Amino acid sequence: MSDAIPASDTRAAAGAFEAAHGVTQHVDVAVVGAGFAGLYLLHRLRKAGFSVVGMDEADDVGGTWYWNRYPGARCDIQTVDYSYSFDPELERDWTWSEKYATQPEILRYLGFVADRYDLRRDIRFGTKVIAANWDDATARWLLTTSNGANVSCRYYIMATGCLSAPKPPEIDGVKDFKGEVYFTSRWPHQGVDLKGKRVAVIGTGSSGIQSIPIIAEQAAHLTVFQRTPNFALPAHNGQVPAERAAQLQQDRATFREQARWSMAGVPLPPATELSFQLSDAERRARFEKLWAAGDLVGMLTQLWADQATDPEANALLAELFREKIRSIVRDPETAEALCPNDHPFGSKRPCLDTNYYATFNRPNVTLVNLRKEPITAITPSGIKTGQRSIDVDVIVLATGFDAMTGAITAVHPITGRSGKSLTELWAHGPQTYLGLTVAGFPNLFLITGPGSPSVLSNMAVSIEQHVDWVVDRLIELRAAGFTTVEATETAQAGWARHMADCATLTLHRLANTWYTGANVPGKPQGVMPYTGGVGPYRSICNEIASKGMLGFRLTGPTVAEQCNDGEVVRLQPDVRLVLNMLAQMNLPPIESMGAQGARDFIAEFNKSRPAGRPVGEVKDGTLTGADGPLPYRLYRPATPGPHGIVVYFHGGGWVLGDEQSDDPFCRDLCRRSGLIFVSVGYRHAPEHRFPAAAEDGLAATRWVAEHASELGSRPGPLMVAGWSAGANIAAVTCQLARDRGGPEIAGQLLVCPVTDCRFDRPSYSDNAAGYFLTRSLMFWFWDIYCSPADRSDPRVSPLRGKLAGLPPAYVVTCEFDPLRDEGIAYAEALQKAGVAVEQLQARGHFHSSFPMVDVVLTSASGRAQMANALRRFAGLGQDNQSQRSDPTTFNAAAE
Ligand code: NA7
Repeated sequence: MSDAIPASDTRAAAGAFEAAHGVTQHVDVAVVGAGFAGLYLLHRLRKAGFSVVGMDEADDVGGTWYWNRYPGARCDIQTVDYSYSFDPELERDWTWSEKYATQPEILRYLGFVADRYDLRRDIRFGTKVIAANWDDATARWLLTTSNGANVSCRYYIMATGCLSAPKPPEIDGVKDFKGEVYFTSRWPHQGVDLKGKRVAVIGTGSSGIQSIPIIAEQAAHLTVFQRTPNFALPAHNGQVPAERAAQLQQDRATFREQARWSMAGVPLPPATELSFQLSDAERRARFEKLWAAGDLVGMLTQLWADQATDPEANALLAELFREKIRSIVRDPETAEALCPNDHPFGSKRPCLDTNYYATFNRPNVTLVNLRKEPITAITPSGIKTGQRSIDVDVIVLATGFDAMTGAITAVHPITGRSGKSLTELWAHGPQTYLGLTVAGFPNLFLITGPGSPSVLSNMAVSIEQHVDWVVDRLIELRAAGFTTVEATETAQAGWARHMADCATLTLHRLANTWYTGANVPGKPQGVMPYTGGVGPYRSICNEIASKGMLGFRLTGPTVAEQCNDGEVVRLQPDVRLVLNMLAQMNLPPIESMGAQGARDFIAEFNKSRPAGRPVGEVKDGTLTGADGPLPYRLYRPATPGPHGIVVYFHGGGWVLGDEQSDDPFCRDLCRRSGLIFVSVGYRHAPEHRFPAAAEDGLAATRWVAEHASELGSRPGPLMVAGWSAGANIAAVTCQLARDRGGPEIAGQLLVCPVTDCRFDRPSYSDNAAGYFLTRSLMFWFWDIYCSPADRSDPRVSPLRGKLAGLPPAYVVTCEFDPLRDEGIAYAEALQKAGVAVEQLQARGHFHSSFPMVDVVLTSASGRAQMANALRRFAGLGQDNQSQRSDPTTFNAAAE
């Protein structure tokens, strides 16, 4: 065994004595819960030389696997993944017998772990903590226990799981029922004989779906009471799949490391193609393969890249599920009732099953659809719905848990600094820093608390990460002489904002589930687990540690207070991923490549981006610029025309790019706005320096105006739009068109525009480097395009031009962009000059956020707003199309 157990220190021994004799037990750390998290905590803490006591209400180890003994209980992450990985020798000495282990086998595994590291000797079983109070004077927690000595500890760690507080059934009359009542989560250890009995199961979450097929085989008759139909995938249980077993055997360390840095805690490569890049047949083939593989994480991540973020992409998958259900269940009405249709796949916890849907073909099974006939009461003889009374002998309540927060606040009162109650603090929803700590509650840690990836990940991987992070910090604090650690309000508020940003990325917010608190009447609602992924979360935790415990206040009796306050993630979550990826690529600065080298680089770079979404038509042509022909690319919406028309100028610092280089952005805006986009290939520097691009802008706009009807546009003024240097050209075009006799422009969309040759605004220094567009790259662009003597010319610095009488503007700026402040300055100056202006100041975004369609998903709602602005300029109403592929909205009718 590589992990030797240190001799327990004398204080621990003293603690055991005190516990036995009813006086307060003094330890460094108290841990509540003896499941996956609690056991690993005990092991690590003891190894690190902390005195520690564990407590659990149960009589033995196991946590959730101790309590949930209902028939058919299994894990639904493959057991090769659902295991500890901290000790390779432990892994070597334990072999799982099945792909998805049963509850008894998982419980045996946890018992094996407890024995191997001799953990039980420090756990007080049959012991509940009934109150936890922080004492400022001693800087310790005092825990009142239900059994034996109270506990005084420096650190209090709740390893209480996410699904350990069962939810009351909220149905009148349960107490009047004369038969037997069982909760799946508190199933009797000796089992229940259901043979020959009439059984009711209420609830069709994982517990219901796993137990129903087995109960149906035993009972005389089974009636299933279903409120919300759920997505279930056949587990095809059996041996551990040979391929995965081989992967693990070949290189265990890499397998585990990949899991740690993956999104869900399972080392499976996510899909890269977007739904619309695959044909119907290809999508179906992928679905069939995963259906046959019986892999829930695979089905959640490996179909197509937008399945979990785009409602339309998800609807394709949901329909394939419904087809399966209809093909299995013979009675069409029952099949329809079993088809989930009110939530996207994956937004509510989907299930793994064995014969679930086929069970409804049995003559002794009846489904009651509570959406049509809700339960009105439980009577002495059975269950009454709005339409009938059903007599039963046994009621099984598979009605779930007060998830995530219940395991913390519903268990016992927790009182922090200055008598602050955690229950009161969380009255409007949980607030944490990292899901691990709470401001005002020093030295309290929550393992898999709300705000951590926990239940949206492989719990085994997340638990190990949480425990390692907490214990590593405790070791460091001890070495530095600190005795208290407490999250700051700033850090906690920042985490809440980051959580909310992450939650807009996935579809979890669109379902009523225990993830959001919606399953408990009156509970505040919001997505509770961290949706940003296991790997990103790990890197954030590491960043906090490497930045001197960013967002924590540390104190100790002999050392000076330390508080490196701040928010750990200010970028949008997907922007952070993109920037980290770019940083890892370690690219040479673009300005070091020379103009042609930079063009080649950008063209190559763009090849790896997701394809733009389909539009009605894409057509290339040639128009007349200021000094000869220029290429253009036209994007026509799929809707019947004629449409309004937008002249678009691409970004690239007047040096890079072409009429195709912002292709996904043009397609997206075309789809959302229902307007034609004509992207212009204007001339570039250094071949054509100032004012070539500006003059081409006006000439191209004139040409489009003159040829509007040939291009399929309806009569009337057109709009101009652009990004970055393209937005500079769009702004300049509006000024030139006003001054040189047209054409008439109905509105200008300026996305991150260059507007001025001054470089001393704060955004130029705040965001000088690290956000892709750097200050030095901007200097390079300016130098190539425009000599210093010309720079204050309004044809390149439109902020210096006359602004009155310009068309209405929609100005978009990004927080982490050197150009931010000059964009805002332009919007403000336009407004001052009497021009109608709307601004979108995009928090957490960088210069390239908006053109990175299907990469920076959090920018979708901004593009929807831009499209609406263009439609307003065109005199059109808001179009639903602009919302449809927006991951921040859900069109239930699309399912
Ligand atoms: P879940 O997933 O919360 O499922 C509970 C089920 O019980 C669900 O179908 C609920 O319907 C239903 N329910 C809850 N209250 C009622 C009432 N009052 N009337 C009718 N139906 C009700 O809990 P599980 O134990 O199955 O699974 C928990 C997790 O364990 C699981 O997700 C895995 O992570 C492992 P609803 O959907 O709320 O309409």
